[in-house]
Amino acid sequence: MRTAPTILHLDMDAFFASAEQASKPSLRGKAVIVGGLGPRGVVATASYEARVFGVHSAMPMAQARRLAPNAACLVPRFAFYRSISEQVMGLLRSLSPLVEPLSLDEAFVDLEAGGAAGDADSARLVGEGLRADILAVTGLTGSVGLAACKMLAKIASEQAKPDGLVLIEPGTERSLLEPMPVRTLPGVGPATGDHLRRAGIHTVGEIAEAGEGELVRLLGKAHGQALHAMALAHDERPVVAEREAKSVSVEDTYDVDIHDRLRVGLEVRRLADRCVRRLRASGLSGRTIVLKVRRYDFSTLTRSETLRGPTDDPAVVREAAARLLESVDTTGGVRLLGVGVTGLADYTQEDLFAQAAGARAESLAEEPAEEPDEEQAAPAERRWPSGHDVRHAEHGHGWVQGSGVGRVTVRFETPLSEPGRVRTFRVDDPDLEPADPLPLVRRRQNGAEGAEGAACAVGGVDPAL
Ligand code: DCP
Ligand code: MG
Repeated sequence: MRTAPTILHLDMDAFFASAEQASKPSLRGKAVIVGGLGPRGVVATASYEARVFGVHSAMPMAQARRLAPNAACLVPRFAFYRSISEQVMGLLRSLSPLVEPLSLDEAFVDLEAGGAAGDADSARLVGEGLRADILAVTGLTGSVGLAACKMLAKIASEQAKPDGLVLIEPGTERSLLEPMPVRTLPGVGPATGDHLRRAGIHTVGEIAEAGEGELVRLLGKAHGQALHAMALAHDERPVVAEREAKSVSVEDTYDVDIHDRLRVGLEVRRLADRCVRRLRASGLSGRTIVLKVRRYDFSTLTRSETLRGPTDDPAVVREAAARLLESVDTTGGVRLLGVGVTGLADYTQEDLFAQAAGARAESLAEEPAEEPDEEQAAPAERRWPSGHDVRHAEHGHGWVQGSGVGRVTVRFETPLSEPGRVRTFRVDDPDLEPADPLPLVRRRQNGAEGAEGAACAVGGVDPAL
């Protein structure tokens, strides 16, 4: 392992929600939830002000609304988040040729490879400079972790949140990791975590103490050895530039075999949605849908279906996975289910489709209403999704605050204006039309974005809320 903390991990703070707050002055310092607003929608993310109430990613939207009844609930705008992500990734690439994006808002950077930093002091300076540049260019805050390996850089950025920087001095890694819960280590999900807990292993220090032999006995050779090495802070994984993801997949192992066919169907549906969220978070779409089923006797089957073109539409992936399930015999019980998408394409290809299909393609976490009647009852919500930009011939630029029963409520404000006024229109008002998002920071006269615009940025958590 290298001796200087020159691996940088960046993770933007409450990314989708911060982008919405930067775009909508009236929401700064307020609880904001971004996600699917349909009856079965889930939370993509929440502003730190909303997290105080216990709202978090992947929570059902209905539950989030109960916890934070005054929060603004907005439908995600992926094209907008992606354009901010491109600015951020551009700044990272100016530091080093070795940039490994993990999702729209997260990446590793090898500062040594870029010659940007060689020791702790220079790494810290680069990290702080990067945070300032990100704020100036995008108007948003990101947190930075610096360490001698990837695992610790990621742990450091988590500790730095929100709006901070943490550098782990080489030599202090083991003592830092020791008291942390096993779930801190990459590759330890709920199933592995439970397994370790049943063996009396709760902390990273206890993994190290248990020894490699015991870990291999508990988790198998590959997983056991890898985890034991991580617990000793041995992580030699290099930062890989432009890594081509070959597939995106999610799976769940069940403590008790599932026998009920209906329940198997529901689990597959849930996994399909999770898979699509991950796909979208990586800015990708894919052509081949894969279903994995491990049966009670450990026999494992995979079935796949290739579509005509790449998709990231939850309904399409869900339906393909359900069709694949029809051909699998699950009598006897199921131990593990997985849904994956391969044949990946750049997400941007989908933009044309997203624009054509309007709100439908944008509603990531939103599952369509079960009842066709309900679908028909909500045309206003689909035509004017909450949070999306609009333009009114007389009142100018604004965003949809809500819609229903033939009316749409718009708040007229822009990223650089004061908080604006609200007006209500008929949904078919000819003066009202959908609009593109406006830039979040003011551009300098020479065309470059500058620190001046940062004054319009979203700050950190408002202690008053
Ligand atoms: N995301 C999502 N569904 C999830 C998790 C995340 O759609 N289950 C999206 C919304 C997030 C973005 O990906 O804004 C980045 O995910 P992060 O896990 O980095 O979460 P945030 O950036 O929102 O918050 P944090 O400050 O904790 O990083
Ligand atoms: Mg983030």
